[in-house]
Amino acid sequence: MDDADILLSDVGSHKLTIARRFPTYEPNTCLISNGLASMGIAVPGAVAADLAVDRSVVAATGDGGFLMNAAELETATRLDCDFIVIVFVDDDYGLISAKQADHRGEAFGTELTNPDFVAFAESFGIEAYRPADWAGLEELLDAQIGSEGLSLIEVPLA
Ligand SMILES: Cc1ncc(C[n+]2csc(CCOP(=O)(O)OP(=O)(O)O)c2C)c(N)n1
Repeated sequence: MDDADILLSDVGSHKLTIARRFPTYEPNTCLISNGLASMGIAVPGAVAADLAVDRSVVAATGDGGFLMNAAELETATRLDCDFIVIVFVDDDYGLISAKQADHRGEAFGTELTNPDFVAFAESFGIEAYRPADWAGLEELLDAQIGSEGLSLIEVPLA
């Protein structure tokens, strides 16, 4: 991403990694839901960011947070937005599992039964990809950042 491009983070394990490791060079280029830390912000946040500025926008989200506001892909499509959605898929509320495992040695009630995210995005007419490995993800991001339209990249973690 260019220094002025905007990364939106949803809430979960991915947020902790982004907050600690994603380098920023200009103010307001990494927008994170902190404080009450509401999940589901990444996609509607990317819609708002794309409407507000003329820069590349990327939304990073876990599968749980994405599903909380997945219908906002309709808004993004209708408003002709240009951004990339990256969905990290572990079929789980990953951060909650990790916390439960820390507290009581096992996790309960955190598993998700996901749709096929690529097929879901394609059903809106959105280009969607499922790279086979991290190198494939990097290649895709290089190709997609700055391009027009919406795209969704499903990243299987399991
Ligand atoms: C609206 C809302 N509900 C519940 C929570 C509590 N919560 C924080 S992280 C998390 C799990 C996130 O799971 P996922 O989006 O799949 O991301 P991952 O941790 O797997 O990266 C939950 C349920 C929250 N922050 N916001």
